[in-house]
This record gives sequence, C-alpha cells and structure tokens, in this order.
Amino acid sequence: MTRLTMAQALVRFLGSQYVERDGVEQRFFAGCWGIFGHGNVAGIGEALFESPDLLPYHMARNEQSMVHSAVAYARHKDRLQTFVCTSSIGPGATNMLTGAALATVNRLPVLLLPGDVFASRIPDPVLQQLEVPSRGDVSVNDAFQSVSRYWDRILRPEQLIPAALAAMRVLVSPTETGAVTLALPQDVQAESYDYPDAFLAKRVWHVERRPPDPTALARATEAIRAAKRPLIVAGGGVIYACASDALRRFVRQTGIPVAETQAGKGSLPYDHPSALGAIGATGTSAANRIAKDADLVIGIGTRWSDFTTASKSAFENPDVRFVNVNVAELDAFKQGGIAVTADARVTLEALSTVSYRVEGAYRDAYTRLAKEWDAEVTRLYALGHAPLPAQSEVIGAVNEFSGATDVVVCAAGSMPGDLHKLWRTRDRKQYHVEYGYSCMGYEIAGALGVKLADPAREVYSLVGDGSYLMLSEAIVTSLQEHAKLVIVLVDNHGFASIGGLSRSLGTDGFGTQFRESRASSGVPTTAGGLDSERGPAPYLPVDLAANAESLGAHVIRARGMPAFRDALAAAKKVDRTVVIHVEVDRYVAVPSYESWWDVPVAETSEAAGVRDARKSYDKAKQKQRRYL
Ligand SMILES: Cc1ncc(C[n+]2csc(CCOP(=O)(O)OP(=O)(O)O)c2C)c(N)n1
Ligand SMILES: [Mg+2]
Repeated sequence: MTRLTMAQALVRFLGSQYVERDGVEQRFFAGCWGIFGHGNVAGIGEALFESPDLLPYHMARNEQSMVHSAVAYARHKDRLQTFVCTSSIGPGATNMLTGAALATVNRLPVLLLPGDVFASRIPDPVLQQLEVPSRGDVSVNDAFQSVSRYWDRILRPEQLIPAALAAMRVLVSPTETGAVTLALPQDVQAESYDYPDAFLAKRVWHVERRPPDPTALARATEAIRAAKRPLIVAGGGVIYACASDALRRFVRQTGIPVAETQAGKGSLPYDHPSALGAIGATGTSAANRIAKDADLVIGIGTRWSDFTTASKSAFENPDVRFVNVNVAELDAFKQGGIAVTADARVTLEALSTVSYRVEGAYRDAYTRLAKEWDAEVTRLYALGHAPLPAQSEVIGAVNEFSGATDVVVCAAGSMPGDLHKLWRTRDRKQYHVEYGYSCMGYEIAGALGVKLADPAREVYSLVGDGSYLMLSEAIVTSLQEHAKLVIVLVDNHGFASIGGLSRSLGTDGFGTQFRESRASSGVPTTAGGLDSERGPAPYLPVDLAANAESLGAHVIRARGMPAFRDALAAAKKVDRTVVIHVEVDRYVAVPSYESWWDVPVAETSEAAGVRDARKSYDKAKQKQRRYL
C-alpha cells in the first residue's frame, strides 16, 4: 500500500502503463499536455510537479489544440502511444470537446482529464460552474459522454482503480479506441487513499492481432474466386495494422487493384503497379472508373464514409458485393458485406494463399487508367496559372521538394480533396490528412503532434487562411518544444472550398469571402460581400504573414511559383518553425472526377441557380444505392 492523493496515484498509474504489439513494448503515454486553472492546478498539477519523469508536462495555449496534437501523435504512432490532456473546469474542459470528437471519429486514443466541480458540493456554485436546476450531478463534463468511448467521473479516491483500468482497456483496443474522459472533481484529486502496490506497478497491455474466423475467411475467399472485376479499398486500418507489406504481397499474387481512402492513403506507394490512388468524392479518374463496374469490393480497414462511397453512388454494378475486413464489427458489417472481423495484416496474410489472378484484360485496363491519371497529376502540378498560381501547383511543389519520408498534414478546406487526388505518396506515414472530422484548426496543432512523434521527418502543415485564423497558436508551442514545422499558409481570402460548393449549389459563394461587410450600410449584399451595384467590397486588410511573424515563426512571403520553390529550399535550412505565405487563385479548383457528394439542395427557391442545382441533384440522387 502507498498513501497517495488520487491525482498522485493517477499520475503514477499512467506513467506505468505499457503496450506491446508484435513483441515491441513501449510506454503508452509520452507525456501530459495541459493548461492549468482551478480544477487541475492543485491536484493533478501538484502530482505532475512532484513526478516530472513519469509524465513529462507540455504546456499548451489552447485546449482544443493540445488534444489535436495528442491525437496526431497517436495517429503517427499507429495508436500505440498517446498523450494525456489535463484541463481546468468549465471553459478549459469544454474547449477539449472538439478534440475529443475528432479522436473518437478517427478512432485514435487520447486520455482527457477535465477538472470538475467539487464532489462535496460545499462551495457551489464555484467559478465556471454550470448549474442545472433539476440535477445536482451534472456538470459541463457530461457533454463529453457523447464524444468519448469511455467516460467516468471520479467521485471517491478508491474509484480511480476500476476507472483507470477500464480507461486503459478502451484506449489500447484497436476496436474501441477514441477519446477517453475521466472527469476529476477538484476536491477528490487532493484526497488521499492507501493505493495497492499492484495498481501502481508496471502493467503491459498486449495489443492482439485478431485472426479471421475460418468460415468467414472461406466466404471471402469464395467471393474473390468468383470475381471478374475486384477492387480493394484500403482504409486507415491498413496503416494502423502495418499491413502494407502484406497488401503488396496479396496484390502481387492476385493482380487486384487498390484504391485508397483519406486515412488509407499511403497503403501502397503511388507508383505501385496496382495503385489507383484516391477513391470516392475526392477520387482519381482511375479509381472511380474501376469502382463503377467492380463486381467485388474488398474494404480493408475502412469505415465507408460518404466521401469514400461518393455518398453511396461510386459502385454502380447492380451485382456488386462487398467483403469487409475490419477489427471493428461496426464496420465489418457495413455495405451488406461479408464480414471478416479481424486484423488487416493477419487476414491479408491468410488470403495470400488464395489461388486467384485477375484476367489480363482487366489488368491492362486499370494500368492504362492509372497511367492516364498520373499524366493528369503532372498537368495539374504544372498549370502555370497567372498572375496567381493554382493551389495544385503549390501542392505539386511541396510534393516534389519533400523527401520520401517527410509528412504532409492537413484537415479542412479545399486542400484535403486536392491532396487526396494529387499527393504522390511514397511512404506509409507520409500522408496525414485528418478527414474523419475534417476539423479546421487541426493543421498546425496536428503537425506539432506528428513532429513530436517523429522528429527526424520534416513536417509540412498545409493550412488555409480560414483554418489559420481559427487556430494557429500552436506555432508558439512549436517554438517551446523545439519542434520545427514548415507551415505552408495558402491564402485565398476566405473559405474557397465552401465558396465553390455554394456556387455549385446556386448560392453564389454567399458568406465565404473575407471582405468588408456592407450589410450595415443598408445596401443588399449578395455573394459573401459582393454587391451588385458597387462591385466587390475590398478584401479585409489582414496580413497573416505578419501575424505569424509576431508569434515567433520565421516567415517567408512567396509571390508566385519560382519564389515558392525557393522558399521551400530556404525553409529546409531554418531550424525553427517556418511559415511560407503564398497567395493562390481561389477560382482555379481541381475538378472532381466522375464522382458526387450528397449535399441536399432546396426543393423550392426564388433563385434560378438553386432551381437548376436541384435538377442536377435529383438526377445525381438516382445513382444512389443502399448496398443491402
Ligand atoms: C471547425 C470547422 N468549422 C467549419 C467547417 C466547415 N468548413 C469546411 S472547409 C471551410 C473553409 C476553410 O477555409 P480555408 O481554411 O481558408 O480553406 P479553403 O477552403 O480556402 O481552401 C469551412 C468553413 C469545418 N470543417 N471545421
Ligand atoms: Mg481559404
């Protein structure tokens, strides 16, 4: 027995947790991110101060951002390591909600420890306490329940023991993992208890590779043998299971082509003979054309999001069937598929014994499509658009300059779709686009997490001006952590992605440009500040490069592509975070290739453009399927 406060016991416990997979053992928690306030400065704060080696402390500047960094770290580490995040009560806690949802959607582990109101309730209402008239047991931390895979509130010091063990079970489980929240009432954090030594001792969690059920495997094998036009859709599960080599062997033997989801991009190198690149709403012409006629689609480690299935319109063959290899039953049973609830690598190894090979004509067809797609990428990398370059040229320049193991990080705006199509991935951990939650503000904080996970790699954060304005303070934290990032700030004066979407839906880019508002002058405005009589209102006089400079970054202002390429070379030589500011033409978008995304258009409208858009929408809807 050791007499410790609840907070001290928790820190000791967390510092003693290890994971093991494939014989490799490592500490599960790399450290603890936090921002102190009342609710964590005394309890958890004291415990971290007392034991700095157990859980090294990293100060953050925004709680949402610190959760993004933790989650990005976990993604880069294939979910085998993460961070703890501690916050004060109230706003500090609720700032973590978005990060928690992002973690859970993307199935990435992070342990959140929001401070909570007094369990004793004596001083209520304390500063920042939200009182619910009909409930004495509710605080803002209850909001974490819907975005966490496990949630508990530690009301007595001894309750920590089962709660901490349950939290770990969920965090290390490839099936269950996501955000785990233990809400910590501030008085209980400081209470002492005699904790059993076994609770505080080193504990190793073994991450298993679940083999497929033999009968499920037989059903899958039979479906593969019967297929004429099979297609693999590789998702994040291929990356997390380190199944790229097994995938390569399987496709070498069978000749089945491979398309990739956002999380699965990098499963094969872009120039592999079976690689068709991105699939779905942001897919390549090659993958989407093969998807259209596929008679068997083998999803490996994918959750079948609407972007992957082009809102269930991508697979048009009336006889199409699915096989889903996934550790999570939730995903294994989707699309009416043959469910193989198992680890991706083990299953691919087992499938490799199948005697099957696609016909030569099919192979020739997809090889030709892949070649055509590669030429399209080359074209988009070198558009030579003037006076401002196109975004695809900026992406091309970063791709061509970066090394094979450097990492690109992105999350929201028009870049994730362009990157999904255009990025030529050479390494399985090179492509880090968060597109489960597609959260503006993840780009810089996430890049920081990746850099901390793998300091030897150069990390390129591609961030839009909208995302930058939402959350960029992690630049300061990157200086504190000596974690150099190369941030490519792509400025197009607003929300270009949503502007384009809005134009395609007949609403003229309404509310998407960073221009002066004329609403207050009484003059009606149309598209995002455009004014039919006076022309467009001026762009707001915002200097984001100067903003980045003021945060301590080394800033390079690049005008045009030659200057941008020089900036990439110069950035390589700088040893602290660099921001390269580049302006692009917001109206030059990468097209979509034979795909669709379901965004419902108003059935009735005064605007002729909306009525036209609705007609196209109704037509597109006809291709939508249920895959039962
Ligand atoms: C937190 C959050 N709020 C809103 C959105 C919806 N949204 C998606 S992209 C986007 C605009 C992004 O602007 P910017 O970063 O400048 O990228 P661009 O579209 O110009 O490429 C918005 C508002 C989102 N994804 N995340
Ligand atoms: Mg923008």
